Amino acid sequence: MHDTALLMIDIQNDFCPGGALAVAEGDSIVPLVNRLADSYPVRVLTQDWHPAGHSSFAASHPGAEPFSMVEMSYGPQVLWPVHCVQGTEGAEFHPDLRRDADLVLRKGFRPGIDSYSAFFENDHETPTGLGGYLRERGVSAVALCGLATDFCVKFSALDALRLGFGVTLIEEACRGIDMEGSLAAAKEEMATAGVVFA
Ligand code: VGL
Ligand code: ZN
Repeated sequence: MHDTALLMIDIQNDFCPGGALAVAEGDSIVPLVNRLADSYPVRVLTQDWHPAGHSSFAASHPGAEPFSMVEMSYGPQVLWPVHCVQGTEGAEFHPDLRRDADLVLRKGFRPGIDSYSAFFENDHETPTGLGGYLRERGVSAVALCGLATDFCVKFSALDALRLGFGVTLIEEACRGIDMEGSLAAAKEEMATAGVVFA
């Protein structure tokens, strides 16, 4: 694991029970994630970080319900409850999560485009810079944990493969939203693409 980075995806208050876009048992992964961090030489926290009025919020689309779909210029987009607004408590990391990561990578900060993946925004071409950061640090593989398995974790895993990194999903340190069977579909998609499940 000497050249593997641990990517800890979006372990933030709004994705934990009581949050605006709560993932069932989202908080339960924190002790395991904290222990895992000891085993990796490169550790990255990602933080979903939206400006107020972000285009991925249902509230920004008059008449739209949360969890409905819209067509954006870059493709289909789920409309979410308002979540992870910059500077709010909901956007903060879970209070028990270790903060000693090497890098905190924020994403989703452009008003007109969402970013599930830690590597590319939802147009699948605007880079976040994480790929270059990991390469320059000599990383050749990533291990993923965090929230949510079927959205940000999945897209990060698929993009990491596309960039040529080896990818392991630490399944017990992830939890999903599971919108209409999206959790099982995400696992299948990741397995087919070549993600290793640990
Ligand atoms: C996420 C939906 C919207 C995630 C972020 O972290 O999986 N999901 N924003
Ligand atoms: Zn978001």
